[in-house]
Amino acid sequence: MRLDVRAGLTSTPKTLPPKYFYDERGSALFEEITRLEEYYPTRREREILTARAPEIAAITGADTLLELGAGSGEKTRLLLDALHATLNTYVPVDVSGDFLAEAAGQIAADHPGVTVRAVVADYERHLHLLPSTGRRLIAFLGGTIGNMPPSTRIGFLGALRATMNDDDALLLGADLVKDEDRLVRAYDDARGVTAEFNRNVLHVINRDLDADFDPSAFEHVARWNAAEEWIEMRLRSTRDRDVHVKGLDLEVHFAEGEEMRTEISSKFRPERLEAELGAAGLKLAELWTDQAGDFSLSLARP
Ligand code: AVJ
Repeated sequence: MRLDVRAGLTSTPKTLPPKYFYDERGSALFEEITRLEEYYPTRREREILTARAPEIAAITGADTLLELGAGSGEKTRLLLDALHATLNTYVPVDVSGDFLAEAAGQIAADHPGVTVRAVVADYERHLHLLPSTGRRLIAFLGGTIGNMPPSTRIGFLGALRATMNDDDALLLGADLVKDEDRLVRAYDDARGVTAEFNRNVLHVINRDLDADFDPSAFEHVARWNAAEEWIEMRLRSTRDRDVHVKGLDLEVHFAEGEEMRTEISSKFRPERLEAELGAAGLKLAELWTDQAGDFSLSLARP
């Protein structure tokens, strides 16, 4: 976190990585986002999983479910239930320990036959350290792959492929390109929950790195970047001021109106997903979408 925040705040333009949104408050705000009328991805992905979980179980026969970015129980539960005949181990992996222990405990209590091994790790850095035994289904859901810029994403998929055995499979959730209006509304909701989620990264940095950001002096911005086909979230400083990050011994200046990028959320076309998986050495077995064609779930194998 120290390296990431220093690099982001000293670059031009300034950026912050989205993985630090998710402390306990940020995770709760994200949960609230998933229930907003405007935010379709969670409910679309759940629709696909509900329809396809039996096929996923039949195709993979997985004994281990390794989930990158431990979700809130619900989608996980659909997979655990569908895989009941073969599954013996569930490995949720998340960079934030706050939510993880609670979610893992709940799942262990509800699935007595399944051993739960929760791992606090940054899967962008620690992939090679994750448990690699068994016939694994690696689930990377929610569209979180979209948070990585393309070069990082391609490296990540290649690194993930390198950890996979022949019988492993990857289940990848990815949001699809669609009408700009709906995309922007999904990331700039009327009630301002996403705005508060965005500003939460400043609260996290204030607490963990002893900084003095005034979150109320930053406005939420959500924009569609048509060339890159991603949504960008930014925080716009409403004032000219210096911010001190004591824990990094760093002082940074924000000009009035200056925008700092806090997240990209890439939207995909199916051909691109297949091509990127292929470039990483993964063959697309299935690509499912919801009825409306809003979201995709891919199953890929070495
Ligand atoms: C959890 C990364 C999939 O990119 O849609 C929600 C995060 N950001 N609203 C997404 C998010 C703003 C979300 N992911």
